[in-house]
Amino acid sequence: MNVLLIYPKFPDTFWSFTYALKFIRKKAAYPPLGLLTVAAMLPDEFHRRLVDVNVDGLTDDDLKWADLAFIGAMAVQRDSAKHIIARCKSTGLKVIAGGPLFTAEPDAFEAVDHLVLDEAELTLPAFLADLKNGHPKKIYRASGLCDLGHTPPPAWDLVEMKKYASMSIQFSRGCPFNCDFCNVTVLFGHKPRLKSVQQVIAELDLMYDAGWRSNIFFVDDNFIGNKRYLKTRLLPALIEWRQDKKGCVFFTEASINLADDADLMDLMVRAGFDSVFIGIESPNEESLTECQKIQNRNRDLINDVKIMQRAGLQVQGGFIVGFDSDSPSIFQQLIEFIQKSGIVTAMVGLLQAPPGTRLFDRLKKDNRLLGMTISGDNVDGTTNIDPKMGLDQLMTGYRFIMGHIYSPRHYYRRVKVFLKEFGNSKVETPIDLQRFLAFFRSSIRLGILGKERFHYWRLMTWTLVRKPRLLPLAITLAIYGHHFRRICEIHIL
Ligand code: B12
Ligand code: SF4
Repeated sequence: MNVLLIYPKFPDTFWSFTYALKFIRKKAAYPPLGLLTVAAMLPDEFHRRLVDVNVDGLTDDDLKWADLAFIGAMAVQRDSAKHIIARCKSTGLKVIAGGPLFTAEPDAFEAVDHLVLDEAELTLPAFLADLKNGHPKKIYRASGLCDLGHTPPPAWDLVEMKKYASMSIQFSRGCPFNCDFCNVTVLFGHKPRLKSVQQVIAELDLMYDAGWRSNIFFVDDNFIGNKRYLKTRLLPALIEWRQDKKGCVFFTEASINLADDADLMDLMVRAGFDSVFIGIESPNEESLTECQKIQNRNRDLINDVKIMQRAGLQVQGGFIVGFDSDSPSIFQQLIEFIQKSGIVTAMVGLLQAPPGTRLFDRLKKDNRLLGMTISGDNVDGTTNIDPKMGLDQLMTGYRFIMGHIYSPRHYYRRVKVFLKEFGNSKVETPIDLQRFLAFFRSSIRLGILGKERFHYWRLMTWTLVRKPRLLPLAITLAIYGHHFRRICEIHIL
């Protein structure tokens, strides 16, 4: 049986890093971890090939080779997924689909032959058994959540690592918090489920042995969901793992209470983490109460960010505008917060209500939903909510924020605020040829041709004089800024 695993195209979005990847000659930011995990669960007698449409074209020969097509995607890949499904069907190929997009919107994919939904650990075995017996069903669903202790390492042998900017690993699923706009807890539960230390180390070894030395993203919903296990088991093991290793800088997602735990931050930095994405959402206390982001309330959030930065963790922040409690002053308030905090990568989105969340149910009851689904890209200036302040005012304010924080003057100023604060990270990515060349490419594209040229050279000079070790980081952030600005120009401004 020949199985073709297909990962649909990501449009150009805030997180696609399309305009930054060009500088390091990479095709995509991250590999399709879900599909690779599914590939590892297939029986040995299946011949497997992966086509990630973000890095390779899907050819007619690929489709001819296959007996079955396995497609996995998230909502933002909806259009490409539909196109690929139609192409597979036109050649008579049977399509099996799973992952977040299909699990959230099964009714939208009539053309798919078999929807193997929820966690594949639970639903794939039943599908494979029925396939073997010749009677596979249309849809497979799970009623519970799986034990990650049995999840196999992703099939890394199917991926050409050098085409990606970063590799991924998952240690846990689930989050102990309960923010009302978020479907993580609906999908993955409140109690974080963990892989064992041995599983994580085995996965890291696979990547390292395949020659990977660059960044590795721990794609956990909230990496610090189980602090005790982290402190006593995983982080000490990661510290030991990297003793004889080069590179492999880690980054992840966590909640703001990380700032309360100096030991945890210290262990994370020693284990090789240098950045963390935090859902800050809003400087407005009432909005935090409204969405039940209790862990962010009654805190000095800017100070929390600074604490993490000083500890050696770059903080990337997620922000939302459009809560009922937001008045028009929120736009200026958010700009000031972002600029002062030195959060360079600030993902600001309009409040959206993903199906399955408490927010969705509440707004549906109040008849305030403009659509039953979301675009899947929360930085494209769209929403499925009728906001209290009115859509026009919200959009004007949103454009004002994005235009401001990503204008060269304010963006570069923020990078400097951050670099001043940033403690030295313990691990550095070896400078390979592409990263070395990225400096020359950026100095031409941004330093000579770009409208940011003055700010670019001012930042580089300042970094060289004051924090020379951080020069590669300053260049990376300048390149990110170029990407974010392009995305804003295309989608928002
Ligand atoms: C890593 C990640 C990203 C990466 C994507 C990297 C990549 N190329 O895939 C980045 C940072 C780019 C990203 C961005 C966004 N993300 Co995201 N992301 C995640 C995260 C944290 C982990 C995904 C992952 O790798 N999981 C590990 C693998 C092993 O699990 P998995 O992919 O779910 O696969 C399992 C099953 O789904 C299933 N499966 C998967 N594929 C297939 C295929 C077949 C055939 C079968 C049978 C089964 C199957 O089996 C697998 C094993 O259990 C998830 C949350 C989560 N815990 O999954 C959110 C998640 C996927 N993201 C989500 C969202 C909304 C976003 C954003 C809009 C921003 C945001 N708010 O987070 C943006 C949009 C993207 C964009 N470009 O604009 C949602 C998706 C909702 C949806 N309906 O699609 C999720 C589920 C989080 C959530 N809030 O609920 N994200
Ligand atoms: S802390 Fe993050 S992952 Fe957890 S419920 Fe809130 S938004 Fe979702």
